[in-house]
Amino acid sequence: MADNKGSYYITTPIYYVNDKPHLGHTYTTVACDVLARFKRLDGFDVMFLTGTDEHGQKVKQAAEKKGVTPQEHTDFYAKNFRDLAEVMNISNDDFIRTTEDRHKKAAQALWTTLVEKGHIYKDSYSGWYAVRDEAYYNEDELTKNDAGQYVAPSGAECEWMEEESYFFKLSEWAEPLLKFYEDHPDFIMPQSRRNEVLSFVKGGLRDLSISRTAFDWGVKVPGDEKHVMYVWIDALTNYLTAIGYPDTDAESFEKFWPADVHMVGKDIIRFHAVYWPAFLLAADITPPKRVFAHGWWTIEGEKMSKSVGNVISPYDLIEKYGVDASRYFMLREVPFGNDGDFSDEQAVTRINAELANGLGNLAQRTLSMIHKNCDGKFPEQGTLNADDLALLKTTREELIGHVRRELDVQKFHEALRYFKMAVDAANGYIDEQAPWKLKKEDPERMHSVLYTLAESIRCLALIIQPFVPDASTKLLDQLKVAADKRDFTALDASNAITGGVEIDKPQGVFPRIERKEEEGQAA
Ligand code: ME8
Repeated sequence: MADNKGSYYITTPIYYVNDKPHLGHTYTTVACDVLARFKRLDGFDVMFLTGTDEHGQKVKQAAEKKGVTPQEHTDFYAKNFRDLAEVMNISNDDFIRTTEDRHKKAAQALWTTLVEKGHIYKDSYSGWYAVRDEAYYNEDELTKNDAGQYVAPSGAECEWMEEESYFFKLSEWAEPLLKFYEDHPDFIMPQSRRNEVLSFVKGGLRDLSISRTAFDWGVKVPGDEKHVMYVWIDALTNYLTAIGYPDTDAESFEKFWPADVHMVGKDIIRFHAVYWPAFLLAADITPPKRVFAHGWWTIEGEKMSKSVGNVISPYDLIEKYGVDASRYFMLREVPFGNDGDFSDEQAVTRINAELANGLGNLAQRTLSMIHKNCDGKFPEQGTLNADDLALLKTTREELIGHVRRELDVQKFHEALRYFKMAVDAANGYIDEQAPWKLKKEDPERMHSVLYTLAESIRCLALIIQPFVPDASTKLLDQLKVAADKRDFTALDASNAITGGVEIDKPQGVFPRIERKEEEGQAA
């Protein structure tokens, strides 16, 4: 097995339980899963956390609308997110729900620490609140809709609120935060988001109302139970809860905090890159190493919304393309960090070109030739020439370095571009070497070519595991790679395929997706 290179803690946002999971949630979770799987194979001790955000006025209202208790409502929706994680082959180590006792205890402990350190005071609050965003807005950020109601920049309707509230002294944190961002240039990524946050903080920060009395579906404020905590201070604490907080001496806390990456969508960057580090610095807890805010999916040019009726369910994607191809497409299609537009047309083109025709065809052609022309056994390597060695250098030595470097800065699309170039190199090699012609002319040379290809496919299959875990497992099984030789140390030449080992009749691992029109024509 790989040597231990240290720890790696990655988190998804915890999702609201007011709706079923869709393409957007799936995207964030799959991106984190790829990083978690990659780091495990690369020898890190990984903690990968996802879960659900179950408190707040929005959830309370959604439950009332359905005529069920908030707990019944949250149990139902949390299960949806948990089931999806399983179906999407997500390798999370924990699934946190903010209604769990361990979490209430952690949120209350953080609150108490902030009170003890003098960062929280009680006053009365009046201002604009958007329940949909669970966020407060300044009047100058609002516009009026056709019905004359104030709406937030997100489009959510705002209501005027007046109530007694606890406040966090956020106004004192603008300078320390700016210093923190300067000292940690990679804390907010990508760069465009960092600029956005910097200019927001430079504009000055107001104290933040962090408790509510208008409803009771939340974590009770210690010592003043008519207040519940503002859902964001409750929710953000989940990242600490799961590794043992408030026990900061716990082995898991010492090992995994500060988190390596909080992965979020751009909609919630302010909560993660401004409020969260301010709460943590105030509590004398080191902030996470990075908040990465990815972009937004639209559907054929439109915002995904229930009223438009264009919400993409991950189950539809799975039915059309399968789990692995859906995972691959999401991360390959759009430069991570940018917004992206989803269309079936693009998905089918990409999947067919790069999985079915690319890696799939390479493996199928190679293994079929070995099965047919080498007595169903891996050939011996024989004498390798410069072309063979060049391909092996690409697939066995260089590719992993490129993928590792790109994934360390969350450039999934770049990592996959390097992967595609390596597959293209192997497909180019097969065409140039034309092993099918060598059978009669020079069987020894044919063996070396097929050996080089099989060994390259072994390396490609090892490296692509985090993206397409099922297909790569099937491929590695067909290549007779032992279960304990599948981490990245196995890329070493000493683990190369062994001549003489028998293989089974090859099975394709990436089916071609039929286009809708093609289906129509065939019918
Ligand atoms: O904000 N494109 O939860 P949430 C890309 N509970 N990603 C999308 C997306 C889209 N169209 N729609 C949603 C919350 N997402 C809080 C988080 S964390 C302490 C609390 C993804 O259910 C994206 O990751 O509204 C976004 O940040 C998240 O879902 C919002 O999920």
